[in-house]
Amino acid sequence: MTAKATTNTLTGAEAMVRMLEAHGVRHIFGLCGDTSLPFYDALHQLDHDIEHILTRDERSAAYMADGYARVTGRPGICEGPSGGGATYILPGLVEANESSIPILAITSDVGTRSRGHYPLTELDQEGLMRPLTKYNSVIQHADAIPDTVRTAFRKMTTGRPGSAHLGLPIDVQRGQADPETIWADPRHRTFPAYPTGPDPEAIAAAVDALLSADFPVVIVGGGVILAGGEADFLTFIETLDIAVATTISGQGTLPETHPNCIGVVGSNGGVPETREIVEAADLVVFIGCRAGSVTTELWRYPAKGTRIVHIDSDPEVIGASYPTEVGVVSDARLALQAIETELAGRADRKTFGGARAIEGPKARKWAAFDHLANSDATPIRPERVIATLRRVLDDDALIVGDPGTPCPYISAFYEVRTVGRTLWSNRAHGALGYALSASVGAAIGAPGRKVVALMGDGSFGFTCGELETVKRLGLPITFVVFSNAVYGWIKAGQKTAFGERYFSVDFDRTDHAAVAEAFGVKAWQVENPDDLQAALSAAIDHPGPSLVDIVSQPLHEAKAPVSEWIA
Ligand SMILES: Cc1ncc(C[n+]2csc(CCOP(=O)(O)OP(=O)(O)O)c2C)c(N)n1
Ligand SMILES: [Mg+2]
Repeated sequence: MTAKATTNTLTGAEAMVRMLEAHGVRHIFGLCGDTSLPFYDALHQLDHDIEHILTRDERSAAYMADGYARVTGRPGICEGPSGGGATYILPGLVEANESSIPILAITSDVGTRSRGHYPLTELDQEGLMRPLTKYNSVIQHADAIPDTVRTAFRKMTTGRPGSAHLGLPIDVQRGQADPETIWADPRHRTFPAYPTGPDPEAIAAAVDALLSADFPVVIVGGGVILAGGEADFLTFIETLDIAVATTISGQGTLPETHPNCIGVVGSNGGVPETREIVEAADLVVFIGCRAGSVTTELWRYPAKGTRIVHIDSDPEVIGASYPTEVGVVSDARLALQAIETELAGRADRKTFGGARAIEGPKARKWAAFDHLANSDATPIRPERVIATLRRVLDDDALIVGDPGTPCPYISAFYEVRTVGRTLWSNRAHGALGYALSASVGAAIGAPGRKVVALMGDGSFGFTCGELETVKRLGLPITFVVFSNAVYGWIKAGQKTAFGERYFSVDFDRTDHAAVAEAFGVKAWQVENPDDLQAALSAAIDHPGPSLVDIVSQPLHEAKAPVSEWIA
């Protein structure tokens, strides 16, 4: 960065840089283009602490911003140029928006006066992004930049967090903005900002319902971790000795080693033993959870008719799928604190024997897994890979999994032993090719932590170009590829629901280790289960990026923890 002398005027591009700086932005993930040149020049010339991470695809830039936001608790920022850059950045914006993760995409745009004259890359960016983001604006004048950026950060970080998109036409970048208008509310540097608490009457009603139940079960989604409410959650659970199941995004709310935690439920990562607990409940408390198709196995568990208490910061999700006895609209942490206070004053407070009730099912779940995890069969069983990874990784490693083999297996069987978000998957759309990029964002957001990305070979094909970025940055990420030469998840759907009529799902095996080596990434290929632990350990201990290509059992032949292949 070369320092530019301070003047009493700012270009629009400079105002954008100053506004990001005012919001505490330290990293931007993105890729250059002609209409972005004034913005790049401002990033280059001004004196600031923002580092630009050059990516090889805007899709990756948005997923990196998502992974970064999840580990830092701060909005993730990505950028790309007009036209193709804007359309390629879109998948990450949707994924983050529906996962309540604040990311901001800035895409440059053609000049406002060239619109309608067929300039290259012209696109109705505002129309395109409107249904996909929480806030979206193509800025028309340089002097509107500060207000618009403040609005984007307010929208992203308050209420249910979400994504924002700002279009920045090239002439707006070149226009004039007033330096006096550059300021930010520091509370929007993190999320959730300005969390709002519950209606006391709703809390009293929720506690009444809970204390009238015989065997209540809590299903917790990502909302408690998002709200930083893990400690209050633990108090709530232990006060009542209540059984807890989590969604995939809820993993880490409570360690899975806690006696009250049965683990993940639902069609992806749930197993019959975890479902048993939900079936036994006469009342289910959903907390920070949408009660969507995967968690509820297509709204079958809990069964319709089960009494429901639902706590969420988004009023839209309450009652969306289940008749709900009590709804509480609140930040999860504040709701749990209010419940704690309410319970403290209740003479009818009781305990529900949750820990004892889950002991048997939990032991049976792990016994079935251990059997497969010790298998010497080839191709290597996914269970063996997960068990080996669990053995060689520290508890605070960050793990990102793609759809296909990784997501159900890590959800069901990678035992999370700590509190907080150490393991996640892209559960809104489940687009292939998320994990590699999200792991880059995580590695940059949490330097010094070990990061591991697990992907199918289908996902690898979507995203391997980004290995150059990883190598250039020297990030100590370990990539694990489940190599089965098939879009296995879809083949499993053909097997179970279409009479094994396999159609257009098989592809040739790629030598992923050779591809990685070509990018300068240290790689291992493993076919023999006896070599697995040594290869994974060596890869994890390697100081730079590493990849382990594992020839693994095709998903449609595996005993996968999946009850519904068609969501
Ligand atoms: C972008 C995108 N396209 C298509 C799908 C549909 N889909 C879900 S899982 C899957 C197969 C995954 O294959 P692979 O990554 O090889 O993992 P495997 O199931 O073989 O372990 C596909 C095509 C998707 N999730 N995302
Ligand atoms: Mg595959």
